[in-house]
Amino acid sequence: MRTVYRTCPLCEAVCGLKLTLDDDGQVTDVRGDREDPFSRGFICPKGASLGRLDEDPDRLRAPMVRDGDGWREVSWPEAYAVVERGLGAVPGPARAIYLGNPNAHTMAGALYGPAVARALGTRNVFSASTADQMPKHVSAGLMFGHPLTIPVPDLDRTSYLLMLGANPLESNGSLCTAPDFPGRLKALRARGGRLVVVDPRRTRTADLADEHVFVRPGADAFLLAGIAHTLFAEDLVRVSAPVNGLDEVREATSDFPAEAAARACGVPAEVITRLARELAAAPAAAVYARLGTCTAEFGTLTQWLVDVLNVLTGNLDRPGGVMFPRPATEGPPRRKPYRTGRWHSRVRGLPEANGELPVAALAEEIETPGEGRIRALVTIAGNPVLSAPGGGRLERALRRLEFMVSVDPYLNETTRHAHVILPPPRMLQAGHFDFALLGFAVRNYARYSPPVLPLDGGPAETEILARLAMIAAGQGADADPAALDELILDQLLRDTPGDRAALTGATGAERRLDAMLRLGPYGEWNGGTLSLRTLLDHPHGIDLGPLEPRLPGNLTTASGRIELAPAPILSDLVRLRARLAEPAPEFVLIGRRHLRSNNSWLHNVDPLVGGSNRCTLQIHPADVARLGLAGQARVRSAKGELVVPVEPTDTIMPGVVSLPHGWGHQDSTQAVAAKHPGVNVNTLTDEDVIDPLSGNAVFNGVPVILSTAGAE
Ligand SMILES: Nc1nc2c(c(=O)[nH]1)N[C@H]1C(S)=C(S)[C@@H](COP(=O)(O)OP(=O)(O)OC[C@H]3O[C@@H](n4cnc5c(=O)[nH]c(N)nc54)[C@H](O)[C@@H]3O)O[C@H]1N2
Ligand SMILES: Nc1nc2c(c(=O)[nH]1)N[C@H]1C(S)=C(S)[C@@H](COP(=O)(O)OP(=O)(O)OC[C@H]3O[C@@H](n4cnc5c(=O)[nH]c(N)nc54)[C@H](O)[C@@H]3O)O[C@H]1N2
Ligand code: SF4
Ligand SMILES: [Mo]
Repeated sequence: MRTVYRTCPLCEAVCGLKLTLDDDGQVTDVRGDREDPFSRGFICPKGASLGRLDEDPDRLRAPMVRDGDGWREVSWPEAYAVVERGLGAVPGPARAIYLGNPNAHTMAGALYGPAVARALGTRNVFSASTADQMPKHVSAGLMFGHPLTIPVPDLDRTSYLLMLGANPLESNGSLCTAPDFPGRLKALRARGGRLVVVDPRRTRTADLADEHVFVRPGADAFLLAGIAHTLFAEDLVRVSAPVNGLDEVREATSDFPAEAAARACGVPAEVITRLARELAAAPAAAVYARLGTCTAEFGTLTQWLVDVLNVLTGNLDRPGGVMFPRPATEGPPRRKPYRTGRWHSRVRGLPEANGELPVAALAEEIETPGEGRIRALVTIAGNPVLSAPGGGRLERALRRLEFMVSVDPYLNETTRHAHVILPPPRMLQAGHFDFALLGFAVRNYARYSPPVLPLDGGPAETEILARLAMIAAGQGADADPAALDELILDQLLRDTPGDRAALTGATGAERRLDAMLRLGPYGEWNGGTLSLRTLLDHPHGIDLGPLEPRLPGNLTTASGRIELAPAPILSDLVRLRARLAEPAPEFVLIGRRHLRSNNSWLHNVDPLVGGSNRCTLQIHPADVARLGLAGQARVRSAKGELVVPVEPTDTIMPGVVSLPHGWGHQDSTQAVAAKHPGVNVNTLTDEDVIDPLSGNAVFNGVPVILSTAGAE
């Protein structure tokens, strides 16, 4: 028996875990790590099942090559040779890559994912970001100069939190890394603060709040514009940050007085004006909006309005407001003007954002003949058949690829279309550092978990991706993956006094982490103390203090000021104004998350499936009665049709129905998941409708028509 400490890799909360392992390396117990200064012992049911997940007998243990209708286990050299032949037959511009969500959690994804994308020599780069948070990146890029300059609510010090489209009691938070998010919300209330939740469903988070406000799906931008209008009209604007464009914002929001906003979003005008006054009066307030507001038609406008409100109320960059974290691996600021649309997708002409094209365009780029058609695809840690809008169409498109390789531990709805699957080793065989998520943490904090178990023959995922990059770059499957690390280290250390020989680390990934830590804001080569060594000496993590004001130093706009009224945003407001006059559809579909699920891939772990975690259609009882629904409902959208069990509940607004995503495991070879298949909600979502500024998918506010489908 031995005890090890490790960061949970499953969600953005980065909880510290205490694992007990037996002599065979099996996990016998999982607890929260009480000595972690950030998570302080918090754990959720997913983290508690980490051992079960890691030891899932259905995880792939060896590379698989498709052989007619079946699969054949092959050696690693053989698998790489197949990849080399497959990719080699397709020129760069006809290749594509899809990077899924876990790349934000793994060291391999952070350190080698971008290298694979570059090596493929294509602009067909897709990721889960355009099914998620791209609107926030675009808004941050336009306002603050860099898509990662994203302020987070200062949860532990705020006295007023206006939260829209987030449900951290199930999700544990997103773009706001806060282990025990529920406890932090309770603490906010206990110290006399106020929590207001805006959501078309009365969620568990709404139940915990002081106030829950129902909003029509997709209509948050009206609500926020109405609040901004009130702030101007009642002379409550108190800007303390350096901004350009204040007058333009006043002018731009002048068409959204509370009454007009109320008609469009369903929130009463008096609530809109009251929220504005409360935000202005609070000693420190934060507006925070997440997934429900990003995956919507006015996604980028909404994210922009969120930070406009934070600026107008003087809450940007002040304790208790929204603040910019300073992560331990932060590099020097890059002063390059931010813009989107540097290139466009071939078929629909959709603009690039952050170097990516919208995943909503992936299917058509495979289907549509012509030069540059996607003929080969690499997927890493993604399941876009279940997660991308129009997933059913995408599944059919994948069958037309000449070559597909997936890096994934599971044979699933997406990877079954691959020609080769390259499985990473067990999670406990990988080191863990949250390069991405610590940049959104509500306290500055760092923690590194070295591998708990040694590799047993197969490569680390870092090596798999490094080899893929080298194959894609034409260097062949036998090239030395370490050369890639050395190349990247050369670039990293080019302008710095650091002594390369001083770097420690058992692997290239660790050496690169060491270099980034040493060069970072708390680093040994920067007047501080941090290095890989320091983190290894502190297995529970290191608290680097509360968030501190960073303006204007962290702004990278050309003006050096916050651009409150970027031109692309002002032009897109035309669309919002036009919508003021349009009638709403009778029924719209939204999503939801369950605590014991995680997108599409925790459904093969027995303790996590079943119970309340089910793929049902939530609908208001009055709508059930009016439509005469019983048992099952038929749900039709512009793109597809599903039959689903009805779950009447008065926690959802009339006229709104909700289905979770990540289900649809019919014919799965995963034994447990196959018993709880559910349906793929993304059969209903529409890949032709996107947020135009970011290209983001629209999952919330999808018009649907309901009818009865009889007993379950
Ligand atoms: N309708 C609707 N659709 C949605 C959403 C919604 O709310 N509604 N949410 C969207 C959001 S926010 C997201 S982030 C996307 C997610 O979209 P995806 O990332 O495409 O989907 P996931 O289900 O997260 O798939 C993760 C995959 O990674 C694999 N995996 C797990 N761990 C590892 C690892 O360590 N290495 C590798 N190589 N693979 C690993 C899993 O087996 C799984 O196949 O879905 C989006 N889709
Ligand atoms: N247990 C669990 N945790 C997860 C995940 C998971 O699948 N399961 N996925 C992870 C991922 S990839 C992400 S991105 C995060 C997301 O984490 P969150 O941002 O917290 O997202 P959700 O939990 O989906 O909550 C979104 C809420 O938005 C509401 N909503 C829908 N439409 C609208 C709208 O138009 N306006 C408003 N105001 N609200 C709306 C929904 O009812 C829902 O309550 O969670 C992460 N954590
Ligand atoms: S909240 Fe997230 S990080 Fe924490 S234990 Fe649960 S899944 Fe893991
Ligand atoms: Mo996500």
